[in-house]
Amino acid sequence: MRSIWGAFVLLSSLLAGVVAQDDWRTKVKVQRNGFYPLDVVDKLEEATMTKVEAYMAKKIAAGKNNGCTLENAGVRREWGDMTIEQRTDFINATLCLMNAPPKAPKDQFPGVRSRYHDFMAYHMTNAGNLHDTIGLFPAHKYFVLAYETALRNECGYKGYHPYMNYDRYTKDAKNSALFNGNATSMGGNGEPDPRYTGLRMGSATIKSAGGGGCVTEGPFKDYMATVGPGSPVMNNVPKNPVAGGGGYNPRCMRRDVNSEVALGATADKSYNLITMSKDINTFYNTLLTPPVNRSDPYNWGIHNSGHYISGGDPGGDPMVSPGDPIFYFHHAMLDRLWWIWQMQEPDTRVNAQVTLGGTSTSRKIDLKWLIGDVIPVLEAHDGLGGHGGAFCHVYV
Ligand SMILES: *[C@@H]1O[C@H](CO)[C@@H](O)[C@H](O)[C@H]1NC(C)=O
Ligand SMILES: *[C@@H]1O[C@H](CO)[C@@H](O)[C@H](O)[C@H]1NC(C)=O
Ligand SMILES: *[C@@H]1O[C@H](CO)[C@@H](O)[C@H](O)[C@H]1NC(C)=O
Ligand SMILES: [Cu+2]
Repeated sequence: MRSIWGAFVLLSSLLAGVVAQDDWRTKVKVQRNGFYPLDVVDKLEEATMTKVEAYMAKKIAAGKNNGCTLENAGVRREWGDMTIEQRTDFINATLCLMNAPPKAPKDQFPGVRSRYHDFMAYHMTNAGNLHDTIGLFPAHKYFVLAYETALRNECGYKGYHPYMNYDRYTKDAKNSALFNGNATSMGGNGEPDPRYTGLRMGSATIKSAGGGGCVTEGPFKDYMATVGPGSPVMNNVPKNPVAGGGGYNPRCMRRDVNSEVALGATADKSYNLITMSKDINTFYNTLLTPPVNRSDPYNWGIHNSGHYISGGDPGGDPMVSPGDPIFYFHHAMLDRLWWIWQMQEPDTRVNAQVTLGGTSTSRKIDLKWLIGDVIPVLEAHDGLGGHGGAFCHVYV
């Protein structure tokens, strides 16, 4: 009986010219660890894949995919969904970057000691272009791509950059696969530091979750941040010896891993962000500065919450936050939310630019010593074929 129905459904969808619902699964390899049930955004993302497939089919037919297909797209996964071997490969490549020679100009950044620090230095000195209304989404998309490209081309990494699904860290972030401090985590919490009492977030306060000191467990326990700080949010971050922050200021990585902060970025909030933002300006405002909601004690906005799930120094310092590798997990997640939003109506949303601070289609993104190509901003809007196919990723 079932097979007859199956054949009937398949036949009728073929007749209707409709792509079978789950066809994308033959193109994109889904890998889940089973520990976390799918949340509302995960489900929305899976449901959106049929649209993504139709969009790509149209793009391919028009010859506009630049060689990017769902079959060859890089797959960015949640850290917890990766195998131990994939996590080890990623950690090894990160350590390699932390030991590779820098490319940033020495006279401007005498404190930069590794290829890894190059990214801190760029972020600190180009904060304006990276964070204005036009730049925020596309420039960070390119920044994450540049970092992923360095891991792959300079350190032999074969995979793609992981993301952190904030909702998975709302209950017990400290014991998660990402932060538990073991050899296959991205390092542990900071040691307890009673001097760290929390930070102001708009009119609210994020209370310390008991960390705030140096990360002493996991693969990055010996890693030192060197440039900065830019605008530290913690007590006792030593001043940089050089004005502008480019000097050598070696210090441990500090964190306060905080599940309560993740409550500002639950799947419900992300789901509402994606489904209720009818235009990119609303999406932008809701992500960064949600409307005041006095009955919500976690009303910090998804972007802020993502940064302060581990916070600290350099991670919580808006200028040098890429000095904690968690930065890239957070920005990959933001890119994922933007991408799912775009893919609800790809024809009109891929090129939709935030207009709150003026528009510009001639704007270029120049990441200087991070990656060679200077690219038009709209090429970094298109995650499936942008910039000659350099952008070619899906999130699962
Ligand atoms: C990662 O690096 C460690 C230590 O250098 C090494 O023992 C291990 O084989 C590497 N793992 C992979 C998957 O490359
Ligand atoms: C590290 O923690 C993860 C998540 O709990 C676990 O799967 C893994 O086996 C642990 N690895 C080691 C080396 O203890
Ligand atoms: C305000 O926050 C409360 C508690 O989280 C929530 O139930 C409610 O939906 C929010 N209101 C709006 C308009 O988002
Ligand atoms: Cu940034």
